[in-house]
Amino acid sequence: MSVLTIARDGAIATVTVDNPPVNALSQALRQGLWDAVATLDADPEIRAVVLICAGRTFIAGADVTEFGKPPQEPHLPDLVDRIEDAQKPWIAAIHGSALGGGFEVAMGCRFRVALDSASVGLPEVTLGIVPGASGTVRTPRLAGVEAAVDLVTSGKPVRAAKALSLGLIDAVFADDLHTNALAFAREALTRDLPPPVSLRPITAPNAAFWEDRRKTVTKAAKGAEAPLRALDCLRKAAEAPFAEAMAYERQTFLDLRGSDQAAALRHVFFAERAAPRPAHLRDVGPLPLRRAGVIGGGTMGAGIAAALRDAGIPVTLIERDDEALARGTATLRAIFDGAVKRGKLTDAQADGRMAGVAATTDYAALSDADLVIEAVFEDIAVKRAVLDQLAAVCRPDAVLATNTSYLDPRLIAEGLPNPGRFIGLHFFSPANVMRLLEIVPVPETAPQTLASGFALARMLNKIPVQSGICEGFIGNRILKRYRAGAEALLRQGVPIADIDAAMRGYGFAMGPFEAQDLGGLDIAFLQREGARAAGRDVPETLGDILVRAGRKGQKTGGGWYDYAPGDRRPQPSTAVSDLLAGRITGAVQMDHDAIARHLVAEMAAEGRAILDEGIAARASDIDLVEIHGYGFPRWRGGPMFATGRQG
Ligand code: T1G
Ligand code: NAD
Repeated sequence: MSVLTIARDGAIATVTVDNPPVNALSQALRQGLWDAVATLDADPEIRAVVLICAGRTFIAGADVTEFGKPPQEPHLPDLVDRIEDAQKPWIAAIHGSALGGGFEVAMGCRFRVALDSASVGLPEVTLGIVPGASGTVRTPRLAGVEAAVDLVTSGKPVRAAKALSLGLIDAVFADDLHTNALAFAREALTRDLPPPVSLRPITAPNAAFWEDRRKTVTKAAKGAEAPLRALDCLRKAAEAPFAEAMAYERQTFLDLRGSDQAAALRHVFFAERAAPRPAHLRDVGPLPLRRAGVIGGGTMGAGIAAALRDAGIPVTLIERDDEALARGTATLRAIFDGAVKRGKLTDAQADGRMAGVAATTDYAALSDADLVIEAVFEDIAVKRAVLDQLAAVCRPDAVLATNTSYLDPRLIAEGLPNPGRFIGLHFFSPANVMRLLEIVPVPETAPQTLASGFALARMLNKIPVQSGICEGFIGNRILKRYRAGAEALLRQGVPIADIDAAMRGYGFAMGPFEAQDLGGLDIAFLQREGARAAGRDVPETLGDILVRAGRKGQKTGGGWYDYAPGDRRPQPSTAVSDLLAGRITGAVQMDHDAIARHLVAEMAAEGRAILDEGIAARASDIDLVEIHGYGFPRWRGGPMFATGRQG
């Protein structure tokens, strides 16, 4: 099947790319475009060319599936130069996303026009590489160096209006992209053409600019290499001739293409596209999810309600009494007000979010809900009572979900009429921010209910991972193993501060002890005490000793570390050394790399057990849980990838 066609309309030709699913620049497409330049240059009737794409989007970039293979001609930078050097000006007409090589092809064109719904970007650093076809050299010639640094080192796309204001594109249309692009081309021919992008001037910032940007990019990169290498390419583009900068960019791209970080990030790229499409749901349609209910307006309930509202889903928020309802509503308002402060929402949008929330203590308000998620106390009796009330008032086909962290969803659903509509939906705090959603069916869960869980994840822009039933599902089970591993090193004499520093050095935002102090040691302590009260043999942990001594973390002024009033910086604690004195029996010395490798191996070992028990469907799902639920550094690929335990 041809990946592009050429049509003629008077003096304007249209090259239409059609290479589903996202018009990626496969070798065949590069060759097709290469040949199209020659064909149209040789056509005396043609004076300009519109490049447009069929399907959902403009060219989404190089074909990521080709990355593991040797580069094939025509190489993309040569193709971009060929389009730029064409005798007739090319106009890129963009819808959907013009990303990576797709936007580089567009920058080889003399003009770029787009639908206002379109976006453009250079996400290469998110794949562990840098743009490899002039992205770091042409972008600053269109938008200036400062904007180019933001675009390239963040990898974040910008919408058409922003791209227009930056000079990345030349016109924005509300609709009728092709018609408007043809008209734009005809009008452009009546004027002097601007110079090709590679010949446009570039203003080199001073050394202080680069020093400042290196600091900010290093901080944002958190150990990822590509953003800093992209910054080097941009400086070269600002200070060296075009050809020299191009050669530098190409060499950097080829260096990084084969790097461990690029391999890890490609692994995550494909893992994120595998998880939401389980094979067993391929032919199962979800239920419509138009109206939702959330029971409990506490930490999680308010976050879940916010996530639903961010997706435009009306929410009925239920609490046990008016006072708790007022607290829950206030928490929800505070979430949206925070988004306004950060510039993520306007005041009107925040008001709109709240307008879509019906807050009440009357369960009857849920009579028309398609989905209800309970996020009440982690207590089986409370949850069962809530489920009984829901069964009495909700439609029999309404999906009923629990957000429990540690309770067995089968026990929560015991006795529930129509149990096929019940499912576990384990959100992570803050529920409107963390992208991970563990989807936990019980044996009775109907396929359509399961498909609805995955559909909800898509609507909320979350990464769904299906989990079997075990204590802590996938994420909290591995967290428990990770913490136990850290405590075991502590018992052997490895200092707390060394263990945290090692995991920060590995790429985590914070180490296991700092994280417990932030979240509170009492959450896991109460879970262990609950298990003990239920007759389970749960050995004492060092954390138990601290909680019993009133050291619950930052919220009590001390946990694994001491904290000065109003100061969240952890300080080594002599009180903790005294409390644990009898338990630290070794004097083991471990360097940070050895500590990190050991603890990641512990996570992967638990992951292997989770796979062997069928709790997780694939190793890459476990990697996604750790990356999107617990801050495992994305550029390491997750514990399974990082330790080579795939398959
Ligand atoms: N190459 C190959 N396949 C791709 C692809 C790509 N670039 N992008 C997406 N796919 C597949 C994806 O695997 C899935 O396949 C299907 O398309 C739908 O994807 C030289 C070197 C474009 C915003 O990083 O951001 O150019 O699972 O579910 O939600 O400088 O895809 O159906 O079989 O994500 O509508 C730079 C990555 C490459 C863009 C669409 N480009 N893609 O989102 O669909 S590096 C990117 C996306 C580069 C140059 C360098 C998104 C999308 P399947 P999807 P979507
Ligand atoms: P929370 O104590 O902050 O909130 C629970 C809310 O439920 C309270 O506001 C309470 O008033 C309300 N509630 C209790 N009984 C009710 C009833 N009968 N009807 C209506 N409302 C009722 O607790 P949380 O941290 O939000 O946790 C809630 C659930 O989410 C628990 O099952 C917990 O395991 C789970 N969870 C918590 C986290 C987390 O990090 N906190 C993460 C994932 C899942």
